[in-house]
Amino acid sequence: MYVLPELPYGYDALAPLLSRDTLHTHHDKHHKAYVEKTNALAAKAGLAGRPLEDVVREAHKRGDKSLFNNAAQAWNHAFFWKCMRPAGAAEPTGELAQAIRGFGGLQALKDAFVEEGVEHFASGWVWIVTGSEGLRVISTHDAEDTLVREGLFPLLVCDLWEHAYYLDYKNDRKAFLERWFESLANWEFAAAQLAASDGQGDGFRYPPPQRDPDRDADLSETIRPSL
Ligand code: MN3
Repeated sequence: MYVLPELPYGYDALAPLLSRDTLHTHHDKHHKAYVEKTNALAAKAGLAGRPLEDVVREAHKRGDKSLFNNAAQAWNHAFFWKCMRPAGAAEPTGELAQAIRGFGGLQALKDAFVEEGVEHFASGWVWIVTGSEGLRVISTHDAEDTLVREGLFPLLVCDLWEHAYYLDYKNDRKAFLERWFESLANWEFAAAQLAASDGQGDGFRYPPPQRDPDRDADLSETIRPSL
């Protein structure tokens, strides 16, 4: 079974940019529900026990929309939590800073990121990715993610669903995205992802599935040979 990963920081750590209320609701209700539904649907689809990345890709291949939506949302949120850090001064350095210069600089990247997120209609995600053309900003609809986009490796993502910002920013998605980019974006995490895209390190993976005591007990009953 897939676990709900804990936040990598306290519920108050991102306030006032993202409030305790937002993090509690977003993590403990929304993310948790996606993980629970994934557990039920992956078992039905015969995919329980596989890494979540495989489940997302396989559900997409099979056209299993509810499994894809829930598994991808479980993955996207775990990735998203890593993409933020307690607010404070931090700037991209090293190879990441170089890649950003290739994009046109940090301000150009911010402008592209905010514009892509603001222009994105309804729910989805805005990503900074790397690929054969260097850094790019893209958005995806609903649960869709880079696991099912050939040749793109995610560095950072921000949640564009209203539940991500409505309590703190109401309908002002632009202000949310600007504050997010300026003060919450975790450039160290993005740098580690960029290195992983180049074969240095593993990059982000969802925590491996755990044994489910209930289901595993049932399983050992059914497969125990009768003497
Ligand atoms: Mn969300």
